[in-house]
Amino acid sequence: MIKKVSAKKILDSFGNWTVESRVELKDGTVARASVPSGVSVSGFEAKTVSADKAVKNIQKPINKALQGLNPCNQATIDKTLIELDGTFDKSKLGANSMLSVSLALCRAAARASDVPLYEYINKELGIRNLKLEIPELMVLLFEGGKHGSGKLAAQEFMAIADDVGHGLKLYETVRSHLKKMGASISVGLEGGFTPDIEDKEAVEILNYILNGNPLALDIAYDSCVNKNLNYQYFIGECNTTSIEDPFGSDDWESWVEFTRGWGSQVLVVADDLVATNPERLEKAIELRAANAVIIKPNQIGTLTETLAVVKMAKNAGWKVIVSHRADETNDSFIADLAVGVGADYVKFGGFSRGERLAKYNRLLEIQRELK
Ligand code: 2PG
Ligand code: MG
Repeated sequence: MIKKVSAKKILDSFGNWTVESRVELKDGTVARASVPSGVSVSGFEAKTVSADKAVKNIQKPINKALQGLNPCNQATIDKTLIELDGTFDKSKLGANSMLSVSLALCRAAARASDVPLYEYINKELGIRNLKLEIPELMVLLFEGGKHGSGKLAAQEFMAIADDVGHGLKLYETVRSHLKKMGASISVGLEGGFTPDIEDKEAVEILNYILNGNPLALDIAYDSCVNKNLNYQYFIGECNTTSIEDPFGSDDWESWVEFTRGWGSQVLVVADDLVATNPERLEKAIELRAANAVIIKPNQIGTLTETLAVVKMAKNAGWKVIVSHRADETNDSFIADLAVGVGADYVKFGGFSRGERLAKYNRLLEIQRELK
């Protein structure tokens, strides 16, 4: 039984305040969870409130509504939160307040039931015979747009890796190449390098030094200053096999046309377009506007809704990519989430910065356990 839900303000990786929830069960189990926030935020994400307001919301109305409930009933907990909020976009309680509590309670329930978090999440998802394994990685190498500081207009230049060991090798190869070039090895918000080069050159360099290792790009079109990047060239000539947010999140027509033309060859990944929102995903599936989706729990605000979006994507045959945010905390929940839902890929940034490594290290821990 839930005894008490409380919260405090903590700092995220950008030095912004965010919220961390703490839940205590009657049996003495304690668990915490904190929430990240985005820098390139989709217009379709659930709304957040200030960290101060989130703390107040959690300590007062949320604590009152959840006390006495069974922590093992995630659906009821999340439904209670959603009803208490009562808005379509979570603007009253804030998706940040709600998610930190939703995740902390899931963690507490797993702990109280003495099962690993990823396994507990797997049961919550409810897809039978889903094999628990480590997803492939989209490792961040260069970052630009709102996340970087140089000339790169697209937000993320990643490479696909089989596992952490492989990803590290790719990351290291890029770092030594930059050093040799006399270029900066400073990193951006998510631990990717930020050399002062143009987008085309960036993709060409990666293709060349990584010997044609498949690349993944996140254009983050809505915040991208160059609206004329040549995707055909990146795909056809530079081994780009995944392209995220190549068009604006209102431009359904371009998405549909692009997926029709390229969808059999590459992952067309919807992040800002869908914003982990079930209605947006339903529309995207119906229109065949993409074939893969980014899952970010804080875009929607509860675990139950996040899992519903994953299920919907899987049923449609879409690939699932569990992702961090630009402003992260050291919470590694999304590593368990990725394994628990059988994600195809994770996006956890570069191999730098503690808040990114927290997720990779948790993945390694799970990998050891699964062996
Ligand atoms: C994205 C994310 C994470 P942000 O666009 O995929 O890389 O960035 O958190 O700024 O939305
Ligand atoms: Mg994105």
